[in-house]
Amino acid sequence: MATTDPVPQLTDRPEWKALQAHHAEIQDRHLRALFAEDPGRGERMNLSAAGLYLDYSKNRLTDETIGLLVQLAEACGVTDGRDAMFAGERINITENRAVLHTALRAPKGASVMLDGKNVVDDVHEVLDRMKAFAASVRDGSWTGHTGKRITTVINIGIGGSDLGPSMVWDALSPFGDHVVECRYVSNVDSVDFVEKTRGLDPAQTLFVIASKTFTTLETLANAHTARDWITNALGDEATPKHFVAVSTNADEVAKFGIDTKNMFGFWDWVGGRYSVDSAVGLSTMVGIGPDHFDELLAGFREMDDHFREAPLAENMPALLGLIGVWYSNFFGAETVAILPYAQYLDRLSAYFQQLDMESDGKSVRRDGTPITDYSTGPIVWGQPGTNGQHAYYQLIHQGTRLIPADFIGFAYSNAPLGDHPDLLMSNFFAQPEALAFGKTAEQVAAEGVPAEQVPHRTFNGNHPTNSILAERLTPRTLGNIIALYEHKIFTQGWIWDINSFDQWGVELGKVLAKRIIPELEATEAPHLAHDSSTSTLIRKYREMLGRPV
Ligand code: G6Q
Repeated sequence: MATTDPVPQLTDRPEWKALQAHHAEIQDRHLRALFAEDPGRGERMNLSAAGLYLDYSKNRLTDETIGLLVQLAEACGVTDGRDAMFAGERINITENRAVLHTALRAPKGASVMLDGKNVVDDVHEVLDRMKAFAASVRDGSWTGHTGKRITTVINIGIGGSDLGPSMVWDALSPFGDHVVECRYVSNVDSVDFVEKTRGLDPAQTLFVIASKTFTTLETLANAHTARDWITNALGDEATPKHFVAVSTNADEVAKFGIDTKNMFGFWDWVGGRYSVDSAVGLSTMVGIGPDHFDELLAGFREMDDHFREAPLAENMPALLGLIGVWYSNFFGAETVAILPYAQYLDRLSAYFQQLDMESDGKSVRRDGTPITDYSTGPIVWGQPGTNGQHAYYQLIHQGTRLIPADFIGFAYSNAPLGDHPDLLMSNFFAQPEALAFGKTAEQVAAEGVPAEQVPHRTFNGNHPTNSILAERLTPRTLGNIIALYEHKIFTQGWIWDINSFDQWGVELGKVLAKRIIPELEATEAPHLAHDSSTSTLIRKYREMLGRPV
């Protein structure tokens, strides 16, 4: 009988061990030294792909590091994994699903076969319906129940059914000429609904209920509240003109009272956090217009093509992923900061937080065995620069932790005023420079700083960054950026041998609260059988509300 060699564990691979040995040699080298020894690295260690320019020279690595990381990626089969994903193989093994968000941006006429069916045809059938609907809301031919045109679209969804469209709307709202405004309600805290509907006329408000499953507690609670808000103002017959749905669950949509001809579908092979370019983006499409949504899809597609075709060493998402592995697994970095120098990208870090942490926050391998000897997905966080510079950058510059950071900036502003754009971008260039090179004690002392203050004012430097620069924040470059990170996250997940496409941690949250709701609402003192902490907290809550305990 033929025998096959067992697949080695990640940390047993010779490529991993080579990186460990290399890390021991290089870990104490300062970026100042790396630049001194190799003054041209800034001209060499960069890449252009789609509309993005990446400078990765301010990382604690050399050409040799990149070579070794690429060997690791090859040994782990990253390119085979990538091809399997694009081809529609069921790489989401725990849910037995294909992972085909890339098919959502495939051009009309392309072919991606799944179970004997070309899914691209389905994608474009929905896209065409979305476009017709979006156009009709924008041109006023779709009116509310009283015949008034719609001026505000409110998307009700949460997690993957909220973070993507709300981020894209914030990023691209100027492209829609403010014909229709979008708002996003996600939190079951009624404050969210109350504040987002404040000042709105129900007759001119349309709700998009976005929920893949159409069973999510927060979304359904908000959807019911929205229906009351509309029907109290306009009557029961108003619902059809003020509600549409985005879902995979036609039965539940119909039960809610939305005509399924006003439902825009997607498929189980689209993960929630990968769904912004599916019908989940409907609100955004209404807001920015179908042509701009098409441009967004084209931007995704450009990065998909690059990811599929470029050799690993020149492959922007793969390289970002490998650099992330270098810091997480060899330097022990726990986090990565995403720092967009663009106010319109206010929500980008929150979006990537979900994309990355839900995808790669796993602790078992694809075969189900626990991961005990390496870390997986990092903690992702950040806010737009320059605000962070006056807040948490202190810790990045002078704290004890290693925090790799991605800077994202644009040459042209979408709302330029005077010299604001150059002021903003001067910081985009200055911060990575300061983080890399710091300020030595000698430099500080030479400025006449008293000796006892010198240590406090010294900047060690050697903090690694990537700088991503694009000409302008457009639908296309935003598509480039989102797909860049999707594929970065894929690369890392594949190397870590995890399933980046399930989210059982989220599913748990969906059931836990449901048990407690009746205990909060009970008119008689409920029997509480939780641990003593949870039971006491629930009693305290009931006490505060004057309910029997
Ligand atoms: C994303 C997750 C999760 C999901 C929400 C909303 O990948 O699965 O964030 O998007 O829990 O789920 P529904 O769209 O089903 O309401």
